Amino acid sequence: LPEQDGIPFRRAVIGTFFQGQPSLGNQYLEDALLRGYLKRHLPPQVFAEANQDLQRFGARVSGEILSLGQDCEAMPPRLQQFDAWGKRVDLILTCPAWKKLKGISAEEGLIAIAYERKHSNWSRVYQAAKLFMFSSSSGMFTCPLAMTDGATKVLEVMKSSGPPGEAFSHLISRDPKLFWTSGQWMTERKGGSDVAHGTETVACKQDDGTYKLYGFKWFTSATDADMTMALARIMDAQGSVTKGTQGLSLFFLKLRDEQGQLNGLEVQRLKEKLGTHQLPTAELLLDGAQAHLVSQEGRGVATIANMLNVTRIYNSIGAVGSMRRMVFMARDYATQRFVFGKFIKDHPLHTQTLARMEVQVRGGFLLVMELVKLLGLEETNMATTQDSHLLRLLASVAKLYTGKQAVAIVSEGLECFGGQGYMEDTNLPVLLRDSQVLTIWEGTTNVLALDTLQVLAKSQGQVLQAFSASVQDKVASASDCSELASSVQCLQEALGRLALQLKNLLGQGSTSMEMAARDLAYTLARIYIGALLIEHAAWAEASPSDIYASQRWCEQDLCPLDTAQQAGCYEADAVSRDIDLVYEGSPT
Ligand code: UCC
Ligand code: FAD
Repeated sequence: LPEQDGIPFRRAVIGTFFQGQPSLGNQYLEDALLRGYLKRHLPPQVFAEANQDLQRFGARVSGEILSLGQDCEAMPPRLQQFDAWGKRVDLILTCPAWKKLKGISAEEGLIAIAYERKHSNWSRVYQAAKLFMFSSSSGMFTCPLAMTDGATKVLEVMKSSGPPGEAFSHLISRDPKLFWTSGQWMTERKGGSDVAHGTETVACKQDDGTYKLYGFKWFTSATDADMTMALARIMDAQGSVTKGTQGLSLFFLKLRDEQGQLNGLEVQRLKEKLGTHQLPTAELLLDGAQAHLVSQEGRGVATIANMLNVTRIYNSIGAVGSMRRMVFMARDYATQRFVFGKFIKDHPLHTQTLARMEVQVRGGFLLVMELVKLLGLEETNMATTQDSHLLRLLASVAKLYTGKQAVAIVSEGLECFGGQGYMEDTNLPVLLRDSQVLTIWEGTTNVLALDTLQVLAKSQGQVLQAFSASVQDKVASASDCSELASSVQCLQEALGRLALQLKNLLGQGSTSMEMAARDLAYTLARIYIGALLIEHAAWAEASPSDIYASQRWCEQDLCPLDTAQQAGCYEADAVSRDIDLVYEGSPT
């Protein structure tokens, strides 16, 4: 027997060492920044209530909810197109865990908190704290929640009545039996970014005032939803439609009737995706789906923008949530993995890697929470003009920046587990797969960068002024703190370089502006995050790590716009040089 001769590898005996696995603790209690942030901002009474609820929820997300989320990954949705007798049914079959997560979302008030507004403008911050912890455990259930929240926002802003108005109470219900989720149908085969030219779906008015929709939606997420918002072009009596953005209107429709029959829809197929396997994403034929107009005619994009801004904020919450989760797992593992004579946490280079990741998470977190804070102010009519400008600007900036951060940090995080990080049954790779989509849906990085540019250009300097004033306000709070002086100086310099380069760019014309859009958006993100980190570090109860995090953040290139401009990246001939470089050797 192996024990007798001292050889530990024989027959069923596979050695005596088994690596300890990373464990997930209470996602609230373990998160010093989340708790510190809430304590700093929430009025004491709100904090007391939220603190108690979040402690309980922090345990629920790392236990029951995580396990349900993992079941959703293991049991992805299926499409049953026909019943046994050949009748077309197009049933999207989801696992029990997915349904349970819907119920939990209602019970926990994940949408309701924001619209009940029990905590006035702080309701959004409280809701975001829950979503932030929920996201990475939830098997992507934050995706339907994002669209549900966005649809609720549209209905509230439009003060909708009739069937769309009636949906409102379902969307904000805390009763699992009454709670509805929503979809968001924009993308068609010709265009997901360019919906103005890509949308071919038409809406034909019926005698009763409703519309019938005919078209093909190329990507629809969480298609097991109860209702959706969809873009379409109203067709006049002559069969003509208006082209471009001006021709798009927004519609509400239910997916099934009381008997469970699809509402003039066919599910063409479920998508074969890199990740988000838990989530049913379908291609849909709209074949006379009955719908209700919710926007003014031709104001579809402007109306669904209310939804987009909310779903983009959820995307940012999800991005920072996945980074947070990965760093927590990696920091725990570093206390368990023993190599080269010590735990990997005691290898300075490994801990430096983790620390750099942590700085990114902290920065992303503060940016998202600021955004949510601004949303709360806007929804309770407490926002100043500066707040409104910042909300519009930062929704796109945060989405594009945190999406990219998430892919990088979650990928780095996998490496922190060595080979185990690549193993499916550790449940780690799913985090990377599910992060990759965050840069694509709800507007790709470049599309959002161009949106950022447009926001700045349209406002004739007002948005930039709001941005600079807000940065200055935030860093002013650190004027007494000598440890933050050099960070403040870096930030001031970056702000100056940003202003100068924007002025230069204006003289260079629209192509240069367009080419600078991504670097500009990154510059805005880095400067604003720097200001937020400094402001947090200047708080009386800040920890030395809060100060250190802001110092580390401000050491990086805070103005990539300036760096690239100095390198001539936006000069007139850069376009042709880029083309030559990319297509060298290509037959096209
Ligand atoms: O991907 C999707 C769902 C996936 C699931 C989501 C889950 C997320 C949570 C995850 C958690 C883990 S749904 C599809 C998303 N699709 C997009 O994001 C489309 C990307 N493309 C764009 O963003 C484009 O820039 C468009 C479509 C907005 C551009 O439209 P147009 O046709 O060129 O139109 P304009 O001229 O840019 O905008 C038309 C009007 C203008 O107002 P007016 O007419 O008053 O001047 C704009 O100012 O809409 C206004 N507008 C906005 N207003 C446009 N965007 C916004 C905005 N963001 N906020 C306010
Ligand atoms: P394209 O617009 O073709 O983009 C291709 C590339 O071109 C991108 O890199 C983009 O950045 C770049 N590009 C485009 N325009 C410009 C420009 N002007 N300047 C510079 N670069 C540019 N859509 C919905 O409506 N509802 C959903 O529920 C939904 N769910 C989805 C779920 C998943 C899993 C995925 C992957 C997508 C989903 N989408 C959904 C679609 C998604 O929103 C679109 O795929 C996305 O907006 C990009 O559009 P596109 O695919 O047409 O890409």
